[in-house]
Amino acid sequence: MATNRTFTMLKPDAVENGHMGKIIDMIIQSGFEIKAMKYTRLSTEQAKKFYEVHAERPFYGELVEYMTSGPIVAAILEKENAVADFRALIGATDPAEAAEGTIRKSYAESKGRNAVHGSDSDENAVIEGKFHFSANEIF
Ligand code: IDP
Ligand code: MG
Repeated sequence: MATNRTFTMLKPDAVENGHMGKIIDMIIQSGFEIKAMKYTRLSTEQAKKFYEVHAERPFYGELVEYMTSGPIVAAILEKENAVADFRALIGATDPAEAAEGTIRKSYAESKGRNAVHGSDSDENAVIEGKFHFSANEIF
């Protein structure tokens, strides 16, 4: 996978609150091309694995429970400088600290239920993309 790609999930609160279409439109309007996309629900095992780096954090249990509470949209996105540009588009982890016009400012409920995931490095974008998609699902 090229390094001009990132990985995202529209989290259960975004789907539940009916923000799926608006968020996907914001992503496309911001210049990201969809290279893979699926509507799915994480198993507890998958969510634990995906957020393994946070296993020692106090919110890990809450995070796994939340991420498995309903369907999500997983996607691989392409754009020049994809990882950094997508982090800028989604805004700070806590919507109270997110800039105006960002996805989290517009749609997130709280620091935990924050609407959207974005990879934090090119390396993790590749790992996370492969976690959710097989080669024949990536275009
Ligand atoms: P990020 O999603 O902005 O990269 P991380 O620090 O990597 O933020 O945390 C991963 C996810 O864990 C967050 O998106 C959020 O859903 C959840 N999370 C982070 N901090 C807290 C917290 O203090 N309480 C509850 N959930 C949290
Ligand atoms: Mg992170």
